[in-house]
Amino acid sequence: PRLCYRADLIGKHFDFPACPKNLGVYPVVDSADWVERLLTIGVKTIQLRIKDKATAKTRSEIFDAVATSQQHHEVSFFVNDHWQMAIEAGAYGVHLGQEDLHDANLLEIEQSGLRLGVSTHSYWELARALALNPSYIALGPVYPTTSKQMPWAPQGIERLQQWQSILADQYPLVAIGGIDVPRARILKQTGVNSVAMISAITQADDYQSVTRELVHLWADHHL
Ligand code: TZP
Ligand code: MG
Repeated sequence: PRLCYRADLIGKHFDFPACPKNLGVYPVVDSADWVERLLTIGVKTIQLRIKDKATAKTRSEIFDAVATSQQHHEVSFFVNDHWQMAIEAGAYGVHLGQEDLHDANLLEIEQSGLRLGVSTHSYWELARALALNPSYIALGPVYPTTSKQMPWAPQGIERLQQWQSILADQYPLVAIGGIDVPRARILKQTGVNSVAMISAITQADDYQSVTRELVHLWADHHL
């Protein structure tokens, strides 16, 4: 990633809307079909992560997924990267990585009323994310992952706990990277607010039972 500061943002006070503290089980998927499948079986937080450019196909996936999310109660639907389309479609929020922070119009996102989630992988990135006063903070990869190529070693649970003590009650914390059912059970003990996952659900032989198990596991988690 390009590590430059944005002079135009120094000293600016952002105030993104809050989102539920306990975002819970947070699947990250790559199609509107997946959004529909998972919301139908009771998932309340979900992210559409399409790594293509802003094509017409991407656009229709985002609009379809927003429409689906609006058919379900109390769903927090986040769009990865494509913040302009997220605003146009009326998504609940947008999730941005550190590189995206260089190019995204954060003022426009803030004014649109969308929530903002930000990925972090180091103290430097955490400090930078906190300066934006976002709706939640994600830390990854907590465990080794094959779903995304990343230069960082797995962060581990100790790092996750450090993030938690820094964020305290001010920002929800989402753990991501290599999380499956047994690991979600372990992470639940750490008090993290939310667990995000790609492959544990989308590569599962039986995604329905895995998702139900995760949602059930997290159901009594009110931290
Ligand atoms: N960001 C940090 S780890 C990761 C992303 C997008 C990939 C998570 O995928 P999986 O399959 O749950 O490890
Ligand atoms: Mg991104």
